[in-house]
Amino acid sequence: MPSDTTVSKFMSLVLRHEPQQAGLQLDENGWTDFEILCAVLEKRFGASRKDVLRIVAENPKKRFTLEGSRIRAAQGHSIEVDLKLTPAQPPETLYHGTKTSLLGIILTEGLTRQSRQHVHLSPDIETAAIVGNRRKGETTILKIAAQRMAFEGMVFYLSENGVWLVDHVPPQYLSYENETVTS
Ligand code: HQG
Repeated sequence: MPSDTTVSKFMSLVLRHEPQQAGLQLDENGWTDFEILCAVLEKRFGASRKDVLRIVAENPKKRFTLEGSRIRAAQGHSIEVDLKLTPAQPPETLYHGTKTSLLGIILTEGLTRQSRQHVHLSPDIETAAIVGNRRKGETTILKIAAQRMAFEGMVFYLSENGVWLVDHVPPQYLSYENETVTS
């Protein structure tokens, strides 16, 4: 069987972006049948149900939510799903790791969703650095005045795996220190 990471990446792909790649259907809330997913993973990777349960349980970011007989990705979708998350009160500051080369546009139009359903924000600098460093080039960690945004009416959600989600971060809530992290 390929590595857990390979299987997990395929699970993220089909549960967030392209369910048709596995012949799966997601319901409007992003759920799909766990046994059907297992059958797909068995056929494609030789992964047993037990393997899939381990991959779900040990996923470092807890990317998958298994509830009864159904499973979904906790966040990160590009396809339209309503995760039915409840609005949550964010901490004073949240963080976003991005490429320094994008700062010009981000400081002009703010953080926008790109291909995903929400802008993703991290609760701490370390997590934001990991997110930023997934891509080549210098990383800058942006600080987001999240509590001020919430006071001014913007709605935040906390995903099942601890990622803060918001529709847009206008530039006036962004700041950064010149300290950068290079990958
Ligand atoms: C940037 C991982 C141009 C943004 C992580 C980012 C996260 C803009 C990229 C999750 C922009 C979008 C998401 C603007 C933002 N103009 N670029 N106005 N506003 N950007 O992958 O936050 O491992 O969609 O800074 O942990 O990097 O998949 O978002 O660089 O939670 O579970 O556009 O992916 O989770 O990239 O990462 P993404 P992200 P998983």
